[in-house]
Amino acid sequence: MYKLYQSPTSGNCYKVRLLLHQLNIPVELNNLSIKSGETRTEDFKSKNPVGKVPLLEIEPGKFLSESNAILFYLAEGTRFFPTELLQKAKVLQWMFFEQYSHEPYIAVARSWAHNRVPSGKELELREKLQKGYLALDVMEQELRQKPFLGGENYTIADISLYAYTHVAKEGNFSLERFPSILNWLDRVASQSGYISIKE
Ligand SMILES: N[C@@H](CCC(=O)N[C@@H](CS)C(=O)NCC(=O)O)C(=O)O
Repeated sequence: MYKLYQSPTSGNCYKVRLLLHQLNIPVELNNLSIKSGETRTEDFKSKNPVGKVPLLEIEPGKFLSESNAILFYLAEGTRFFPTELLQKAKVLQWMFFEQYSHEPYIAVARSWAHNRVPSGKELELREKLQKGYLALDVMEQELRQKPFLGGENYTIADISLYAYTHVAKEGNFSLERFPSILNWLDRVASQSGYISIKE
């Protein structure tokens, strides 16, 4: 059985739990406390030198890190990842967008709101809010035209971007002016096998 090293409140970890659940694949969860430094121990870094979760143990001693790489690994050959080359690349396009233009702003603003803004980073928080809203603008434009980010079908691009968008208000983002995103959030939550971030 797969083992997932994870933190229950992390959106990056939730992506993996959500897809596994939708694929009906059982998983053993191994919860680590980020606050207590459990992701930075020598033992954990021997499994993932980056010292971050999620980390999937595929079989004893065989590890895969990076949430979106894990999504790709699990989704290939399933209905959550297309077969046609350009469609595949479009899904990856949104997943790279998530890591470079969305998660660093929306996830970090949420994390700072849950914990505290590190001293000296108050201006950086303002920048995170601005850039987070830019990412939401881009998603809104796309979702005005398409039901899902990968196109006509629900894919791992949606899982990747849903994870932190649906909890963006915890990072003090307002989604009121993004009606297409709000409809898309409902569409994702109505997919079969959906579980919430709290499950
Ligand atoms: N790009 C990575 C980011 C992973 C990440 O930032 N994980 C956070 C939790 S969401 C973490 O483990 N932080 C622990 C630390 O930095 O010590 C991914 O998508 O998996």
